[in-house]
Amino acid sequence: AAARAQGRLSDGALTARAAYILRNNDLGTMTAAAPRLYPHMWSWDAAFIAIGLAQVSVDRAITEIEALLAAQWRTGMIPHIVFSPDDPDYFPGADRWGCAALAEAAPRTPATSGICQPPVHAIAVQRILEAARREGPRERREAEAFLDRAWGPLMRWHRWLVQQRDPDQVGRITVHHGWESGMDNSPRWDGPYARVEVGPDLPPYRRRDTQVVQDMSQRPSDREYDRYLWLVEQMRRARYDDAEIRRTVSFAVEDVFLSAILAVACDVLADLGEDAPQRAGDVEELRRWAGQLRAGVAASVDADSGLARDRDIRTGEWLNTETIAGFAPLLCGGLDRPAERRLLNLLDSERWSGHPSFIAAVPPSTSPQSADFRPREYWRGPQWPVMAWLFGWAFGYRGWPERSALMREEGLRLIGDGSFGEYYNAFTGEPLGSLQQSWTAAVALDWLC
Ligand code: 9WN
Repeated sequence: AAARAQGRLSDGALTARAAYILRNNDLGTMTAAAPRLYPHMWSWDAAFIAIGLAQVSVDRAITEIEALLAAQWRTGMIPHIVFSPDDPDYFPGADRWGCAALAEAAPRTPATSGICQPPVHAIAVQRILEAARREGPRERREAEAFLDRAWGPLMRWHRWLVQQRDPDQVGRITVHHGWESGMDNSPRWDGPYARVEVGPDLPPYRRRDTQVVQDMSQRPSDREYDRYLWLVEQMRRARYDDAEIRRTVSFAVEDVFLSAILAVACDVLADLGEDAPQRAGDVEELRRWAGQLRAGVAASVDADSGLARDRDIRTGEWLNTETIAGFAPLLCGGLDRPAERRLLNLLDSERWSGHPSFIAAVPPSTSPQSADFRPREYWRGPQWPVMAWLFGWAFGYRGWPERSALMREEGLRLIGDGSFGEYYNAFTGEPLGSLQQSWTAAVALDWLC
């Protein structure tokens, strides 16, 4: 705490620095997720980045989303990375994925990865529209024209998730790689990854992430990385065909957090479509998907802990871990009042955001009371400002303005030193992973402007 006391910037200085970082990471029509560690466009990062950009320039925010949508696959999938040609040394890069050569549905250009990430994009489009309406008539017209262009691609994206990743309509979306969840090495995936047997013919590789973040204790281990790369290899062998991936890839887990995001994103998109009679059919479909997913998320809740759970579909087992994903129902609703109150109380408790030694009362990625907790390691404990933003936004959307304001206040406390870390040690406030991380700067702008 002492280390933090000296470093708290004023709101004005924080805003200026956040805007500077987004400009510095701007590659032209896309923003690098981070200057050195992630020199390309990441799917869910791009959405959060656009939310921040909308506070500075509505036009630039629109460009960001359109650059992402330009990389959409013919199946409807929005890929998790859109590669910038400027950094061919990134690993795993476009060659390792090999999508343009192997997958019929992938665009030839730009080069992309072959998996997806959580569908937060409709939320970004909604925020862009809100910012544009505040800005003036020109921006408003531009944002509405943008919504017209983005509508079809967003519908196809949501439809792909529902049809290809929940073909049996259980109301939970399956991921085939921890990277698809956006929470790569969360304890959520330890069980399923332990069952992934790396083949003897995994092509050799050299990590680059640990050359950038040299403290290995902040990044996933080599053992974990082998499995990440093995799954990529399995997908290549399936030529990125959706049905073949479902059949052959060793990792197949219903991701309750991604499912909740899709549920609320379907509602947000439906809200945006309400005014246009020609979209009535789509809106109805979106509401149906949202309802189905909300029910699927609610059905995953563990009676003992009150937390929502992922499920390994290769073994059929529910995965009991104490991670931030357990709070998924708070994002999308669907619980009865007592269950929801219990989950909110748990979030506020010492097991979670209310831990008395935390610098900021925002949810950590893993409970500090869990045996899986590691204070400095990536998704195994640290606090991620972007997650605080997501919960804060959801609380506002769900009609809880005080909770939303509190998340903003505490989120700003977390990032007050102005280094815009990727994640933070909850006990010391030390920024970890990459510094000048774009989505951290972006959520700061949204909070501050
Ligand atoms: C793999 C870019 C991305 C985020 C993810 C985060 C991390 C990549 C990595 O960085 O993942 O996709 O190499 O670790 O886990 O959520 O989108 O910021």
